[in-house]
Amino acid sequence: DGNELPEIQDYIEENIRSNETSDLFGVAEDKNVIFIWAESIQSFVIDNDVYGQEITPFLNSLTTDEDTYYFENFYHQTEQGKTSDSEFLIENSLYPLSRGAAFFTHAQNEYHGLSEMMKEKDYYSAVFHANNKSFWNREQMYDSLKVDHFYGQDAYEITDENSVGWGLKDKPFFEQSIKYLQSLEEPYYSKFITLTNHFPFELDEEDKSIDPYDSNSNTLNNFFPTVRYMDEAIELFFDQLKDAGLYEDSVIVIMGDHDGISANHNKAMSMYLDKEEITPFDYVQLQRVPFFIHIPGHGEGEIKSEVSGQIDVKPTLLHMLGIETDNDIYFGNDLFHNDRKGYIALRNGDFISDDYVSTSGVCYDRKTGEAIEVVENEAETETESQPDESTDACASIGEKVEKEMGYSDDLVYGDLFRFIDFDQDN
Ligand code: GP9
Ligand code: MN
Repeated sequence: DGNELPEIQDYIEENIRSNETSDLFGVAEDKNVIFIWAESIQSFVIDNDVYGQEITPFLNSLTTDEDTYYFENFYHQTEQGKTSDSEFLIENSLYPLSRGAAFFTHAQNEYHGLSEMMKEKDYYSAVFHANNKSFWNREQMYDSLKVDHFYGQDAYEITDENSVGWGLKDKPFFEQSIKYLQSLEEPYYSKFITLTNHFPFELDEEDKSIDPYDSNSNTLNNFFPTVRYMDEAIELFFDQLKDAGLYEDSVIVIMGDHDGISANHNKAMSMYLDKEEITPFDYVQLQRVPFFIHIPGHGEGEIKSEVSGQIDVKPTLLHMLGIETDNDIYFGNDLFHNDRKGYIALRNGDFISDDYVSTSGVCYDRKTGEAIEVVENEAETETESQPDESTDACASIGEKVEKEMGYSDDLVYGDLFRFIDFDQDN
């Protein structure tokens, strides 16, 4: 019956919502949004190389581009639902579920997602993804998320020549999408979900611009050439958008959906990163994925180092479009606000704050990677046993994380959005 709602709403007012107006409020008003879901890319490839071969020349150039904000400490927060969890996070600013995928288990819920909220400014929404429409139950979930049109596999011309691995290669995917994009009512919110840089990272010889890595993990080895292919595909897409006259009036967002290299490949990864081993601290840091906001003509882009994550995207984008979020429910912050929560929670309860990285209940200093000792004070009997200040600070973030995810789960499991009338003023 929605009994938990007042408590959840209070929590959001007190801990999450900011009264500040973002500096970028309305910066993208009436512009089209072109959001590129970059499959399985992780931030460690940015400005990095394999045997001297640059992995992502185009994305690297964007990091210092004057029209681009690049978030170098942006984390994916997905779980078993992988790409679908990243979509769930972006659309709703809710946490994915700890098991299974909300796209399957809670596709019948009511939501109040990005596509729906953008309707306030007459945005049309479309998703482009050259895969079967039922994969991740997208077709059903997109109805609940009020997506206007889904261009799936059947919208594309797919042949043996233009596909590899999971299906249509990214270059022809973008190329074939342009005509549909040109036909959309403006302004629109469009999502392009790529496919080529997907495990097990297959690629035709003719598409390999760089050599693979050489280690005991073929997964990691082959990851680099497919990441490079995706980088080239995105660059071509920018050119195609320019040629089609679709570039100037758009905001282009690029985001890694989740990790591509799992902990099974830690040994090869440590070799690649030139580390003795991948520690639990390192592993959390490897969950960073690239996030770019590109605003043609903006001129004020910069590299942003704040801790940020997928939970933050919804309020950020809405504010950029000039849409208020005063009575919305969300668990992230506008990335252009200064008073932010200051931490990002991963679905397994790990978190990253300005000062700490916590994993499996152990807190590390984010700057040094050193574990923070729990001071026991057994010897010094004259002073009272006092918990270390930083242990305390870290633990109190952990409590918030747990509470917040509990509320998010309440909303999803209880389908609580059906009890809220978002149209009424407050
Ligand atoms: C499938 C594609 C990949 O349609 O989005 O899904 P993933 O396996 O990465 O979740
Ligand atoms: Mn994916």
